[in-house]
Amino acid sequence: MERRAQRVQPPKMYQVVMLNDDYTPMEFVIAVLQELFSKDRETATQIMLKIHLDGRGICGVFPRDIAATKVDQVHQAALKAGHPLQATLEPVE
Ligand code: TYC
Repeated sequence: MERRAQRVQPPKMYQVVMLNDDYTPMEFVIAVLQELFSKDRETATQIMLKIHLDGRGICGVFPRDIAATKVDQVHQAALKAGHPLQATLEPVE
């Protein structure tokens, strides 16, 4: 086998992107960012405001299975609370 083929590649990384909407309370988004993405309150507030203004924002970067789990957890939490908050994952270029 070629030397090249044997090298272990780092896992491809995925960013969890949260989307803005008109209904989810700002406090709920801040709580999700703190609890699911381990952000401190100030960082969570900054990310939430960025999403609110730009329409989307990055919550974190993870290997694919972890990113997919985070997206799922956001949706579960939003569903449970009755908010339309959406998140998605995208490969990091
Ligand atoms: N736009 C929402 C509001 O004004 C707040 C919000 C921020 C919603 C970020 C979703 O991902 C989001 N209540």
